[in-house]
Amino acid sequence: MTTAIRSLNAFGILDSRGYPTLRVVATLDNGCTGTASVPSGASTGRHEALELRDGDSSRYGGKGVRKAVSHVNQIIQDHLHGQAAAPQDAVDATLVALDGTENKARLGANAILGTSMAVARAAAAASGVPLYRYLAGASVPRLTVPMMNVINGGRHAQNSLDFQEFMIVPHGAPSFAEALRYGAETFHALHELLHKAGYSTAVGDEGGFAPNLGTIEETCELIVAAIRKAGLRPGPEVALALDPAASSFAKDDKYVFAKSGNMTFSSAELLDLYDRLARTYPIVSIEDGFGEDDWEGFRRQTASCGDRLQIVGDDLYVTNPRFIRKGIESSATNAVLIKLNQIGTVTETIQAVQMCRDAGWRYIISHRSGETEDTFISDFAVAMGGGQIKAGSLSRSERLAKYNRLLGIERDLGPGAAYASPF
Ligand code: 2PG
Ligand code: MG
Repeated sequence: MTTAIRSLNAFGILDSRGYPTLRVVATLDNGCTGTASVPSGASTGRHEALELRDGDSSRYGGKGVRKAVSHVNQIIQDHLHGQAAAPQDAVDATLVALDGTENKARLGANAILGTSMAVARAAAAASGVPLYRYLAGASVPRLTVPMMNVINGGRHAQNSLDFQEFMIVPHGAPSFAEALRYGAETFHALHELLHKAGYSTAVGDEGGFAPNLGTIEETCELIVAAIRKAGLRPGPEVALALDPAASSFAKDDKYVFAKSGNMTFSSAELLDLYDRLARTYPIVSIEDGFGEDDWEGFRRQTASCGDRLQIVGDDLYVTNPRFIRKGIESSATNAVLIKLNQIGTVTETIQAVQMCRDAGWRYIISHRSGETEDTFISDFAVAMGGGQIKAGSLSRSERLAKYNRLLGIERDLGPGAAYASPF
């Protein structure tokens, strides 16, 4: 029995926001199967690979995925039928060629990625190893420090916060399991502090609280207080990370905090704000501090703070080797956020990671704000060896599924499992 692909079966499921997405089941001739579900972003970069939606307003407000589903079940299945499930790069090359567009607009990046991930899972099953081992190949798997988004704002919550993500980073823990405990205990302490102060403890899209807090400073103060209340040390044990997702409040060449009260900043003023925040609070990482077209803003920040801060590009690079190369050549940042569905195949995502490694840059494997119970990114993050994952808060099971999978991987790796701070 060979590992030739016998069938691909896609169907529509719902993501964590209740919108349709794809689940793909790949079955090989030898009977092994692999199943994968595709995530979906809300604050998407303009140059991301195309997520194909039906546009039929009578179903799910136009967000149906019947076309993408039928592309897997017909066109893609026809072409991949009989092809070996490994190596992955050959499978993905077939998918890319079959689509034939720059941004996967013909078949849809959701159809292509669902297939790519499902085939990888089936191939891992056929070789009898866990997904992270299969994806790691010859390289050494490494556990990841989590970035946990405990306060949600921006496009992920209907509150007063313009910044999208306030994260805690339990990088000083001795193991992943302990890091998860640090994170959960801080999250619970934060719940108590918010409740006592009369703020809402309802959560946003990524499971972090979404209160109507007054300022960015107040938000950071509360998180630091929560870390202390949990009996942990802000900084060496649990640090902070921000994802302002500044494209979402960029207006022409200015930045407008419309949710908190219409304050306007120039790119240089915004840089000053980040600098002040990073000097006041134990912040180790700032992602998308500037809009996706403000390369100069990123460059200035990296030049002035890159030696002490991780400066991460997300919307700026959309996991696309073309933009990452430009970033490396111009020293725009010193790290990249990596999302499989921004580029659309497992192989191209690995290429993006490889580019970061070659440049000596850090990289963080990330979820999307619209997620499913799929835990592919946990295995992927461990396999890629970058030591960082961003997978949301300590509530909502589509987020916890990723962390729980990492617990399983840590057990599987045994005493050899390395948990080390990248900071
Ligand atoms: C981000 C992501 C994930 P979205 O900006 O980093 O947190 O959000 O999936 O909405 O793009
Ligand atoms: Mg981001």
